Amino acid sequence: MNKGLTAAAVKQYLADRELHVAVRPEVYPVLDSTNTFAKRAGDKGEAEGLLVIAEHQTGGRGRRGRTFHSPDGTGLYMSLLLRPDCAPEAALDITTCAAAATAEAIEALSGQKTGIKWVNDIYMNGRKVCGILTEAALSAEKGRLAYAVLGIGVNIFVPVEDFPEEIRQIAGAVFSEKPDGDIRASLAAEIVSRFLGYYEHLERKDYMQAYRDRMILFGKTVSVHSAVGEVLGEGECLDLDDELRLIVRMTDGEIRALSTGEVSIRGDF
Ligand code: BT5
Repeated sequence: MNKGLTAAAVKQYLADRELHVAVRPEVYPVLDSTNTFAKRAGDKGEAEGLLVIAEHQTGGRGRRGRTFHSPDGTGLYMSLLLRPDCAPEAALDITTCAAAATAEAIEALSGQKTGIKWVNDIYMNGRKVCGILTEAALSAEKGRLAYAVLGIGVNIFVPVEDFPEEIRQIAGAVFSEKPDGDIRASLAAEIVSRFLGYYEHLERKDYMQAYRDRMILFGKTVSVHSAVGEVLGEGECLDLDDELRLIVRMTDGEIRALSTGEVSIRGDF
């Protein structure tokens, strides 16, 4: 098998998988953001299946203008261009589906357990090891998605110079030390093939059980924030409904169903 992170290595790892989408990996030493690159390709009409991978991102993006720190060689940073025939709301299902698939892929390669923090973060040993950002473009005529870019960043090991001060208490890595051999290509292939397995029948929500089984919030006390960061109160996480709303019992006893996009949660996970 090919060593290192190359398009040929990713293709080789994907060769024996039965996938309904032709995956076309491209690997770059450095990009500002693989999501931005894939969006540009989407705007130009590129077909579903383009998989953009960078060894390093200079402007890795999180949600709502946040940054995803993407140091050289220590993580997997990739974006998959999708053209699902679905309503804009289904973009959330892509994120959830990707979280379940990525958690399973990380577990398969590391032999360690992962947890999912609603809605798009993967945790190991209390630290965030992966973030997911789905960005969708609308087709104005049809009111459907023109394309979606699924971006996934995984910290494989901690950089020698450590994570920057501001995320040192949050960020962690899949492996405590640099693993022997480069697992980035096989991890990319494992994530993509598991994701596409679920995505082929997205509406069946086959990934829900895997997602729910890994939810780390049930029974935890969380602080609920509006999309603009205003504190709305505290509550206990009770459940997740089929629309992916988090069911929380607020301290005043009120049961609320929280939608992602409208609220975020903080706490000690
Ligand atoms: C995310 O946003 O976690 C989504 C990250 C998506 C990154 C991928 S990499 C490939 C593709 N190309 C891109 O440009 N993006 C995608 P959010 O939930 O908003 O979390 C961002 C927050 O996570 C930051 O404000 C930090 O607190 C923390 N953070 C930043 N870098 C991190 C890292 N490397 N590991 C863990 N936490 C990090």
